[in-house]
Amino acid sequence: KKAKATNTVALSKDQFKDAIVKHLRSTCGTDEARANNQAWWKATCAAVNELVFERLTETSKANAEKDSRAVHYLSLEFLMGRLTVNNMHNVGVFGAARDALADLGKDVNDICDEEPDMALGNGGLGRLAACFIDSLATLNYPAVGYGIHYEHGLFRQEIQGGRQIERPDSWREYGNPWEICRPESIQEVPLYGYVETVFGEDGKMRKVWHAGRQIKGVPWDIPVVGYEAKTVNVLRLWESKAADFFDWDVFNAGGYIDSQSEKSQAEAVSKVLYPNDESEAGKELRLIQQYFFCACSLKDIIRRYKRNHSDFSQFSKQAVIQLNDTHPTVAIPELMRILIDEEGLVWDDAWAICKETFAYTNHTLLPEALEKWAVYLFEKVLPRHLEIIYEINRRFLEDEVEAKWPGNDEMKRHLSIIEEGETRMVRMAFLCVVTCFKTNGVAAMHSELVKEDLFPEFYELWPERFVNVTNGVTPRRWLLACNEQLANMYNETVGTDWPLKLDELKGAAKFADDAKFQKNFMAIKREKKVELADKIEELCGIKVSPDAMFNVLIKRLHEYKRQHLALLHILALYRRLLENPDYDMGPQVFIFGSKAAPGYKLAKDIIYAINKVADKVNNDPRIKDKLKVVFMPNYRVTLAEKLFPAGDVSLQISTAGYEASGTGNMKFALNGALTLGTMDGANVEIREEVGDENIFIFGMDCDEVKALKAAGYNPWDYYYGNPELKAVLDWLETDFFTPGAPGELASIKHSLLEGGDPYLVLADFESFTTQYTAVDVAYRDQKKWAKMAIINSASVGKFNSDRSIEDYVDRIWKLEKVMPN
Ligand code: 26W
Repeated sequence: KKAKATNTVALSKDQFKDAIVKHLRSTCGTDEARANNQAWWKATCAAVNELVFERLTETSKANAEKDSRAVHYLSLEFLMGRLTVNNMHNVGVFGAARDALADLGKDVNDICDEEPDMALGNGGLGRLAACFIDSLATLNYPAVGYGIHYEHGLFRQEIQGGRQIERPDSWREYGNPWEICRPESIQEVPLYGYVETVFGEDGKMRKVWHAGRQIKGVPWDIPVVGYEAKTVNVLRLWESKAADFFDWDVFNAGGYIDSQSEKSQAEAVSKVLYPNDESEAGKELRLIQQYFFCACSLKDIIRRYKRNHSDFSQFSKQAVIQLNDTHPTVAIPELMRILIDEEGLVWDDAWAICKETFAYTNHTLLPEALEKWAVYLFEKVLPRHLEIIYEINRRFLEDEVEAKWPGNDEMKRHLSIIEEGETRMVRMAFLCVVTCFKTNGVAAMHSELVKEDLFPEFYELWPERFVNVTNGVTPRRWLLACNEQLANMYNETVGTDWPLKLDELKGAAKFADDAKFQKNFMAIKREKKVELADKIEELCGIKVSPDAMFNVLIKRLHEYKRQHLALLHILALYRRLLENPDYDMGPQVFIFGSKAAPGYKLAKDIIYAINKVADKVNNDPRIKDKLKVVFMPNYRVTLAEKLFPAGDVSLQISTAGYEASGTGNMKFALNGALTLGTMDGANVEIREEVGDENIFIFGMDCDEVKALKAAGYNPWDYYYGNPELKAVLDWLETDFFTPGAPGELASIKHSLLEGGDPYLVLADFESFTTQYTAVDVAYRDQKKWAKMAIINSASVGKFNSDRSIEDYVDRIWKLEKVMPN
């Protein structure tokens, strides 16, 4: 039984079959006899698109007619993954498509496997943006996602000899059936040059930016299909091209080569996604990327606004712009520039509009992730914007800071948008907080830290601007589409409304003690583990038993996420098993999936260490398959869809106070995994929902972390204080895991000792291993475990991204739903 699409004429199997066959011929230029899977996939998408495009047109018509207020979600990243299965579910034709393909002799999974991931994001922030636009469409809110149409998304990861190798990702090399090019909405973007001050005949001073270059932005629209497909919004991604007029003169004058270099420089802007997660390199091209897509998007928003309005008095009533972290902050001075220099508004009016239009979401507290741009770079690329930032800063310091802290120059220096020093820097987060009418964190605990630790003085100035919106994930992708078996079980238990009202899963909690329900629930978990075990064997050549406990740690590699803490624990288990072959533990599999930023040396060393330890452990007959370690290469959305449903234990082990929220933690709990985690990010709220007895918490909390750091943390105390910890750290320096090459894994030990262990791995080690014993014991009581797993899955309705979106609407965006036709 599948939830029915109410508002679309969902196609029958036979209609869908006819549509596929028709598109094989008319869209793909082939036929049933000759088509390969790629053609079958494209024909299937074309058949789905007949429904999608109609709803897309209906939605934009309804929004135009009603002149409705809309949110514009500006993000440098949208980690969409694959769209086919999701779109089929959302327009309500998944069953018809599956059966139609089966009739035609094709398996829906094989066909959908043809689709490359749309990996236009790094990790949490990008995937959150994808879940949010899904929820916005599902809830029928007018919304546009704006981003960059990268030619290459996040690199493909290969593992060679245990090490990460980056390969280019080419997601649209052979065409993408979901995107529509819109040349009618191309925008021009100026760059570089200088600013001239001119005086008009009225004696008024004006600024004119004479750009040194111009590039154009070509929009590509991806339809965003809401569940049950009433609303289909768009994700508009900008591709950079050389401006038309640009190279012709050079070209005609015989400068063909020069004109080609102009062209390739222009195209470089949207060529590739920066693969850095949580660290900022200050590269000129990255600043240009940011400005390029903000400028295109603002022009697009203003063009649409001007269809119905002749002045800007209603602008902030019609448009709200959400900045996904500070990456699109340059949109603020860009809107000021347009309003003042191009539309002729005075400063105060322009500023009032900006302050009512922008809102900012902070996703991280890590100092190295807080964006700062060198003033000289700004001056070179965006000279007029730097002037505007100076003026925003001058007024902020002279009016607001002076009023609150009169005569306090130290405070002015401290809060200035411009950081003084050898290289003067623009602090983008400060520019956001000074401008935006709301600033939000992404989990309750994180939002408190944003107020107390990150922006305490700003919070003192404007307490009403700071709000929390806890993250969420879309249950359509992260349960309905990726775990059909569990979805069906819930359909039978609580009805079919849960993909829209995730709280309804709560109805299954009363069966948590029911033996039959437990049996079915655990049978589904086992089925998903078997599927994953097959995948592991296929990709890694490692055999794992689906009866072992699956411990899964999947997220970007970073010291604060502490993958190496899990590795130390694995080493400890291995050592215990070697010392005592009868050591009492159930069979365990540790599964990792993670990409490291290409320039992050220690992160890459940790990947290497995991693989080397895996080689040794997996091939050691002495431990009788009690322990297996797997590193799955090229972790991405599509692999995540296989991993979340198969996890027994969800590892969420960041140092308390560092993981803003986490969203993988929510996907695991929803699919019935138990969390082993610290009191960090959204783990805190997951614990509130599932109850203390259904989660395994370990380690220091945020206050203890701060206290230990303040008191002077010395990792050597823990090294000498715990013989097992000392032994496993010393082990890394031998050639036991890297025969003939001692020291290859030593950088990890060094970072934890000489390096000062900035994320307190050693301090939390003992608590972690101790709590893991409790997890192992609990797992071996399968009845008790089943009960806890069911309660987890049934209790996390709060983490539906629809709820997050309603919170944004309520606290920040103030939108009305618009129902097409
Ligand atoms: C400029 C370099 C850079 C790139 C990306 C700095 C920072 C980022 C992101 C803010 C990193 C990120 O993805 N943060 C994650 O955001 C998720 C969604 O809110 C949270 O769930 C994660 O805890 C947070 O790490």
